[in-house]
Amino acid sequence: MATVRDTTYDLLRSLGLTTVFGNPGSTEEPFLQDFPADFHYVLALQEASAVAMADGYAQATRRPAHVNLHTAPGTGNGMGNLVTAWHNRTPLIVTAGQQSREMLLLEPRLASPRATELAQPYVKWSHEPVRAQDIPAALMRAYATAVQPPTGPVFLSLPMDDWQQPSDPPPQLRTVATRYAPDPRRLREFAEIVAASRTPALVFGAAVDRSRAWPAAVDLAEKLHAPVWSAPAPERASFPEDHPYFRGVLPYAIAPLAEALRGHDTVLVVGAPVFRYYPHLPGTHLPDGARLLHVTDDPEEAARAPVGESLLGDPGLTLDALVDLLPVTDRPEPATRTAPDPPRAGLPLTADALFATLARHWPADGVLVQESPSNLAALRRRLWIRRPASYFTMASGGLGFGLPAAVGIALAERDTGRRRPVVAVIGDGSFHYSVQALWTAARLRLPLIVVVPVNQQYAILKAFAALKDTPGVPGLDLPGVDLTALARGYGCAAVVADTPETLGDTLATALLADRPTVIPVPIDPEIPTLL
Ligand SMILES: Cc1ncc(C[n+]2csc(CCOP(=O)(O)OP(=O)(O)O)c2C)c(N)n1
Repeated sequence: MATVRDTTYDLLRSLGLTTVFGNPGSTEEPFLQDFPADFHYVLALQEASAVAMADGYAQATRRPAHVNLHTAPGTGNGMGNLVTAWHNRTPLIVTAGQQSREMLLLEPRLASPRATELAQPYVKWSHEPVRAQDIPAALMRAYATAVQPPTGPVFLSLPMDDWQQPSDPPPQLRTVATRYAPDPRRLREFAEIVAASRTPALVFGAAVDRSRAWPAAVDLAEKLHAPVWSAPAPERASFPEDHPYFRGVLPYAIAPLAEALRGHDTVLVVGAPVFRYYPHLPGTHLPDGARLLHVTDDPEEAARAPVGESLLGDPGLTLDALVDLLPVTDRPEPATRTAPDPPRAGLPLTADALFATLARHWPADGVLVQESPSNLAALRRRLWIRRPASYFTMASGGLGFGLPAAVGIALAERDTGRRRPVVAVIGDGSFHYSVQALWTAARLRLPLIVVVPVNQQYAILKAFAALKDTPGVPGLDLPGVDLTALARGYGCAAVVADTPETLGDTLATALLADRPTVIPVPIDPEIPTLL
């Protein structure tokens, strides 16, 4: 007779969830026993890494991913990156073991008495099935919940004595739509406002990339003759940054953002919150006389926008429809974006010089994963993203995502057969939050490149303290870390590159390697301004 475990694996197989990211414990062993040969268990040495690897894998494969965590302590370790998955809007199926139902009342070691509350509020649905036999159907529901807009993580707590129970008949393998079209009447109103605008501006966010809408975004900009900004602090890139209409990334503070949009009478924001701010620099959200139109597939994002009119709809479907509705324009074309001056020469390298070198050696199909807080502006100034689905960072502000996410993305590149090279730029502080992801990269022999700008400090926190005038903060320096030894200890190649020439040579070698390479680059420890 089929067990709950049999039925669950059949369902996972049917849903294409045959890669399981995880870190096992006793509460997961009954699920993992006799692990099927057609499944792949990706071992992460800490749950933070397991969650972010699954997140990167899901984003890069454009499919949900399954991560199996240990009961309460393991789920706790994974929480930081679950917060990030929530903000990233990544469809993750998170399962965690639970102690045996028969003992739960007396709360034995490893019981998670309030398991479903633990993952809240950073999941769309959190559930512990009432009966063992409900596990497969709960999984089907979890899947359907995760993939519908707004996509996001879900959580199931699964008692360890459920797996050998006799199964009910398998649940129906269901499908759900993963995008919805905008209300046609409101869409026409939006089109009329944009058509009547003399100086429209477009702001595109990560959801444009998630809905594969780069071509529609370009069509709309070219039809309108409108300049394009990236929404502030985007977790993905949504427009070819070498396009003459591209203006850059909007600043992530209220007053400077409004200032950047000065002169525009209409601002159309697609696929982003309005707006993702960071330091509080008060002001008006928009320049005088501007009105804002907002397209999002997330009702909460629409509800919390402080200004503007919102329209619910998939960004790609909405952009396509707008292109069709809008007339040819007689507006002049926007001025062309100018390339930055060459970076300052000399050693140690400036962050700008480091990234200019990286840009010179950048493979055309390269994928950039970024977690380099204070050097983000320099990186984005020097290295322009030109292709879809090739820039990833965290939407949350939580460190410890980038390195394991890059491992998940590199694995996805291999599993999908695309084999695009993946380069992660990870600050020497950020490096440590999920450092054990390096071991998984080395075990899987992933050709991942990790460039670490080494400034031996939490530079962005110094910049924040300067902006907010809070001197004397302790704990902002981190000297004395041997990154090369760490990387080698986890099985990666490691080469310090301190000149543009060594960096170029090291990148060229690493791009041909069949294993991960960590490249620490000592940089000038100057503190860039926050904005
Ligand atoms: C999980 C988590 N812990 C702490 C922080 C606070 N924090 C933000 S940036 C930062 C320093 C990052 O240092 P590094 O990666 O070296 O980049 P740098 O600012 O020097 O460019 C810290 C500790 C955070 N964002 N997330």
